[in-house]
Amino acid sequence: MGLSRRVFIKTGLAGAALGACGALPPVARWLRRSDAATDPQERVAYTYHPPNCGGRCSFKCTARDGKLVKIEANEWPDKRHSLICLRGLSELERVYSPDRIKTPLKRAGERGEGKFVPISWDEALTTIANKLKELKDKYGGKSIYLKASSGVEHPMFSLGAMLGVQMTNAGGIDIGISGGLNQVTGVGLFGPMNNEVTDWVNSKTILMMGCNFLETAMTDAQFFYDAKEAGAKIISIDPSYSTTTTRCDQWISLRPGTDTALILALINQVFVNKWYNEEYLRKNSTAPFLIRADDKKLLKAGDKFLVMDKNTGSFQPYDTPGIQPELEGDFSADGVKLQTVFAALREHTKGNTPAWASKITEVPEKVIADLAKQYATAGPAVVTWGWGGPDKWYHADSMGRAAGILAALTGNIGRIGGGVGACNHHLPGYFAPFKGWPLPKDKGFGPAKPEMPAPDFPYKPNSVRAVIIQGNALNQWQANANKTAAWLKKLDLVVVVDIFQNDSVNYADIVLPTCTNFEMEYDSYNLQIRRNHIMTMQKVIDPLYESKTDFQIEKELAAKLGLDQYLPKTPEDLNRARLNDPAPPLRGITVETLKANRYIQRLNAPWEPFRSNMNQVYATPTKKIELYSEKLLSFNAGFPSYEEPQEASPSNPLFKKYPLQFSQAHTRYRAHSSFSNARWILQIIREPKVEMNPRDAQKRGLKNGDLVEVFNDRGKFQARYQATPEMRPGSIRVSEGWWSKYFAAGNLQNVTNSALNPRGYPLIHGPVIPFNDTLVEVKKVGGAN
Ligand SMILES: Nc1nc2c(c(=O)[nH]1)N[C@H]1C(S)=C(S)[C@@H](COP(=O)(O)OP(=O)(O)OC[C@H]3O[C@@H](n4cnc5c(=O)[nH]c(N)nc54)[C@H](O)[C@@H]3O)O[C@H]1N2
Ligand SMILES: Nc1nc2c(c(=O)[nH]1)N[C@H]1C(S)=C(S)[C@@H](COP(=O)(O)OP(=O)(O)OC[C@H]3O[C@@H](n4cnc5c(=O)[nH]c(N)nc54)[C@H](O)[C@@H]3O)O[C@H]1N2
Ligand code: SF4
Ligand SMILES: [Mo]
Repeated sequence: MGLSRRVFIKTGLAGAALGACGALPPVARWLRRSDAATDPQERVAYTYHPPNCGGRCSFKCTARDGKLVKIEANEWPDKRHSLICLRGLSELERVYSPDRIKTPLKRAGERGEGKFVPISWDEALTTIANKLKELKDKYGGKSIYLKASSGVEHPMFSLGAMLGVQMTNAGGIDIGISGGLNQVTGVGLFGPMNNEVTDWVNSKTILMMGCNFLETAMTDAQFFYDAKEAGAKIISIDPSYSTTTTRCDQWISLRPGTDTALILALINQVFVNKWYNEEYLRKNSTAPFLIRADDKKLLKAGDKFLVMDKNTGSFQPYDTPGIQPELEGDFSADGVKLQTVFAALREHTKGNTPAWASKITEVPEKVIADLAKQYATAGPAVVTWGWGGPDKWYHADSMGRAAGILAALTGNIGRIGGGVGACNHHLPGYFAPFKGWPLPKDKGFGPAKPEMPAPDFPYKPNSVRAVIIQGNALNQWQANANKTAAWLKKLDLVVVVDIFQNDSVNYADIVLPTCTNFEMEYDSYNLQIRRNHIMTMQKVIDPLYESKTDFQIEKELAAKLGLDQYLPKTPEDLNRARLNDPAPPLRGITVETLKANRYIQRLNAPWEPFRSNMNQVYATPTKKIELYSEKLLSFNAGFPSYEEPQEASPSNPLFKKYPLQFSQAHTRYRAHSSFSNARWILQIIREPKVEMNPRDAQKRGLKNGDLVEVFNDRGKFQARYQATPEMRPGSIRVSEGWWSKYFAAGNLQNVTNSALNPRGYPLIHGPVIPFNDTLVEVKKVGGAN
């Protein structure tokens, strides 16, 4: 770590950042001991890194005199993954950050003020337990709401189940496009691509639709370059010139929120030019199913969908062996006209020409036509996205449906080198779901049925009176923060468990300090599967200050409620129970084998890129690719259509007042709000920046570095303007996650859109929070410093 040390001490900026954040001495003190390489107190231990950048890198750590002094990449069985990034290395400092919560705390000011006094663990846990018991007795378990941020590896769900609370660690985020794609292919949570990124070397075309892969899937960057070297044409479809776009073969800048129109035009071109794969559609999709002209439902006999069989000239159940389903033709049944899904889809997209899409997306017509040809005719092709761009829009589900249909028409699902879906977090891969800890069946334990999707809680009447939050979910998992704050102020109890004093902590009545992944009392804590490997955490150093692991906190809180006898004694017991599972990928893997193999092992899986749906069986009700959705007929959406963004559209009257679309892309400098306070990273980027094209800035009389206010009717925040020619004019960006204390005033979440699309409720994971479907205006409030 010589390099980091030198950078740390030499850089003038560091002094400024550190001055604002707290004392330097403890860090310098232990780093100075780097000459003591042969110190008998040195210990090597292995852990993995949980922040939700998706990497889940495995670390080899060195502790000296009980202090963490060195972090390196651990060696993975598949050596391509033996990686680490600067955020990971920065943990040497962040673990000892002055922002660490050192003891349990009790609120001393108003909720939101962030003023606390230290209390003992006993007082903290007794206060929480008494209140939970009172609420459960009076109002039932559903009056308690438990939620964890991503990257929290031990959500207290066993305790939650015993109390019968409403709980979740998902909802409203990263599920917009996949909610639609699920309708087509049956894909699960987050809508991963069918094929692992290591399969991209077999692709001829990769459409990255709003995916800053080289920044947001850093540990997979090599597979992007492998694909490029193997000859894939990688096309970035992104309103702005992202880091990833700089390395793509082509950049198509579109108006934000209009991806569905672009894809519909590609579908139109596939039909016009007959680039579809008839045989594939006949066999593997609902293309031959028949739509009734009267109620738009699919023709059925009993519970079986019917198709017209060419061989017999009669309607037959779609899964009858040996039939030859018709893709087109004039049919009727009982006097009702019928149209195949295939023909109806062609008709539905007839008007979605490149000229039509060009007006909406602001992409030239010829570019759209050429894109369609490249995608449909060059060979195996991928349509992929992250979750930070087009997912965070009110109508995101339509994009997922349209993309699924495009991939299906061209036979790109269940194909080597093909695929459709999200590619971040190295999804998909070989996997084994871990079961929860088995609680006794005769005690009536079990979580309450959630009253509403998670993002609704602050805004709609509900039974919740107490929230227990692990992480920063109150700030990160809700838009329109002023409304969230108003809700929090009405509650009987707010508990936050975190390592650092983040924005959610500021609202807590009781704060409980937890440990980082380096600190714990146990030698096998948590389990994680990523990139076809399984890993667990070894203790590297003792818990700092008075912090405890979430496991320990759950146990001790359960003890206060007389429930701890039902929980595992140690996390190692929990891991043993999870690994005692017949899932083939886990065969031969035990806590002991993990320990003997540097705490990481490859799953018992082929050394081949993971590819789903190769057998052309889908997790849909018909087991086929479903091009038409009866479920969404009540929304007049049997097929997906383009709709203008709910808020960020020039057709919105609000646009006159707030003409800038606000995007909050993810950044290499943090994982969401994690690393906001990493002082080594703060040397590079000290504060949030309002990134804006200089053309837009000029209109507002802004000079680089001016202090500006970003505002709309929901709220406002202040930060410095950074001239960013890479931004598409008409859009501004502040990367998500910054803690409020780094803004000159407010927080970006004060302005974000919290409207939820009614069409999202019947979808598998509910409606998505349209963070990017937000309009704002920007004005100068101070000069450059
Ligand atoms: N370093 C780092 N890596 C991360 C994370 C992190 O915080 N830090 N977070 C992880 C998580 S949980 C997530 S969800 C992913 C997110 O991963 P990505 O989706 O790659 O993240 P973003 O950079 O937010 O968005 C990608 C791109 O979408 C573009 N975009 C914005 N609006 C639109 C639009 O309407 N249409 C199109 N086509 N493009 C648009 C943006 O300009 C941006 O370049 O990253 C994961 N990886
Ligand atoms: N406006 C806007 N908001 C967004 C987004 C956006 O694009 N725009 N992106 C969204 C996306 S895609 C995502 S995935 C979410 C991510 O948001 P979150 O899921 O909230 O992730 P983080 O911000 O990284 O917060 C993780 C918190 O957990 C704490 N923590 C870490 N380890 C532990 C542990 O072991 N125990 C406990 N108790 N705490 C721990 C960390 O200190 C940190 O405070 O943000 C979303 N919010
Ligand atoms: S922050 Fe992400 S990429 Fe960096 S070391 Fe940690 S897990 Fe790996
Ligand atoms: Mo995410």
